[in-house]
Amino acid sequence: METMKSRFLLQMGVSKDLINFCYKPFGDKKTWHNARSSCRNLGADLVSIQSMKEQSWVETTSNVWTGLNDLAIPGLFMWSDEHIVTFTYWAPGEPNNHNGFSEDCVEMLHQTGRWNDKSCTQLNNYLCKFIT
Ligand SMILES: [Ca+2]
Ligand SMILES: [Ca+2]
Repeated sequence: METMKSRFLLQMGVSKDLINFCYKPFGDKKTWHNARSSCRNLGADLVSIQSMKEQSWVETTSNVWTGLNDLAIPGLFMWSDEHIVTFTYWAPGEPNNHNGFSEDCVEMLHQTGRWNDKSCTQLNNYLCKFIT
């Protein structure tokens, strides 16, 4: 948690382009829906990522839920904050809808920052994106 907190403070200070957003990781593991509720209760949403530059800001020290999901229409990924999908950063072979049709929520992998679709009921840390 301490590492994550430090990174959050660092991220807030430097970027010019992203001045309107800040990102806060949470270390309490939740399902994707509960993670989204937690962010929304704070006036934020699960993170959305619009560009490689933004991606480079939000790499984390643990796997985290992002807002990306294909819950509404299988295979059509959308951000929970209603940003349109302009950029993707999938891990090799992803999204693979592993085990058939059950992976509808997207996590960011901490080793590479790459994305993986995963079952929404799995527990994960999560990253909220605040508009400041
Ligand atoms: Ca899916
Ligand atoms: Ca997957």
